[in-house]
Amino acid sequence: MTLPLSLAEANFDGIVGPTHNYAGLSYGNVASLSNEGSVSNPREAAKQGFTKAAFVASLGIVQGFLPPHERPHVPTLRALGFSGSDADVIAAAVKEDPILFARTCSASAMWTANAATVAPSCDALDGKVHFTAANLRSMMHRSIEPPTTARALKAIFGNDERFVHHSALPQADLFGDEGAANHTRLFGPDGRGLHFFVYGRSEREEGPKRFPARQTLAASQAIARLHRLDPARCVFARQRAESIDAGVFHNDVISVGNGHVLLTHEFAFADQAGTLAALKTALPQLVVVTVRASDVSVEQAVKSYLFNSQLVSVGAGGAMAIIAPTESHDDPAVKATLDRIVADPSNPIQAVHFQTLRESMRNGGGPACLRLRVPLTDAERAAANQAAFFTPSLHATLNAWADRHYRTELRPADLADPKLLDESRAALDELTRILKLGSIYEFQR
Ligand code: SUG
Repeated sequence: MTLPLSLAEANFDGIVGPTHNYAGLSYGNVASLSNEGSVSNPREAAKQGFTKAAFVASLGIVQGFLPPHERPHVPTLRALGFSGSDADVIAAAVKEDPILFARTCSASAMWTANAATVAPSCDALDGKVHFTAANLRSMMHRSIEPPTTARALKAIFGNDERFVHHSALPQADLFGDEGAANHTRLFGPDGRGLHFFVYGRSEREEGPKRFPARQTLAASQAIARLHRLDPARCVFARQRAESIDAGVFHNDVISVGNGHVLLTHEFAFADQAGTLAALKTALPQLVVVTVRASDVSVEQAVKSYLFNSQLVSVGAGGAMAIIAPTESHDDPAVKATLDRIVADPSNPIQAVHFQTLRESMRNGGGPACLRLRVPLTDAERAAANQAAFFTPSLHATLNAWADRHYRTELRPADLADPKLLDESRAALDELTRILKLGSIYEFQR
């Protein structure tokens, strides 16, 4: 099954920032909590991401990059009352509120599945590509991402005639929005998208008891309206609350879709049968590959990130491949399940490829978290900023850039080092020239 006309999905991977660290900031994200205090390797993290992007590109998939954000984020600390030179601001924040300070240091913008939600031009009533930067309001360390994300997206998709950028939804509890991690665009032979929005809570339904439900129904509905989608081509479904409480903090930790295929766990949705029936009514060709809890428990799915794989179309014949983290290879039950899926002729998934993303995985970010899917026609791709797209030469440039600017060891305590801010800014300043982004950071403005 191919996309309509010349539509091809580009994957924009977030480049891991120089402050990548394990401060344990994400309540409800099991990996982030359990690795708190570990030593990270930002350079290795960035390079693991580049290797994954290069692998995806080698499958013939269009690949691009989104830049890291300025961290520590001094403007946030100033807005919260810390003053003086940048070094004074950092020293005072570390002393007064070390957790708040750590929240301004996370490299979490690397997980670009949470950067925005995107609708392709063929699905939007006005025929334009729509982007809404996610407000990420449920975690303070992520809630500071939207302004920089919006500037980066505009620096890449700057042509007003083709691309529409909406402001992040209001920072109100009702509109918690975590971007494309809870949105899947499916499509059948006619290429028309079926937009599958999954939310964790709504005003009228009971949510999880232990961990936060980050995406709200009201946010997903607002995105569908903003993106001018046909309401008949949208399905909204609630995540299973018990699974959120077991660490499924986004739907992309328990489901992944591509074209007419949905790979999901039997405990993904509150109303599993009703949700799948609604999808099948809207898209009769839908092939659902369900993994049973007796084969892979929700806890194993969270640990192995089996569902945080990228499910991609390879070649023109309709074959698909899974790009999974090596953690899925290491769990025998998960590996056996993947082998069974690949061997099963009733679905088009024909291969599984394992990628090492250990640095990101230890903060709860697998292959799918690291990429934002942007379906583009050839003309739209040509209208975007070409310097942000993967080439083997850009890969070499980025590896050399990371070698020049990134540390190979970082402990949470090292975040207080004012030299780290200077190193980060030097790296980002150079990166904006490599990717031809202009001045997207406050320190450049
Ligand atoms: O929001 N981890 C991220 C991981 C996001 C994964 N994204 C998707 N599933 N799409 C999060 O919980 C931990 C970062 C830290 O502690 O610095 C963190 O933010």
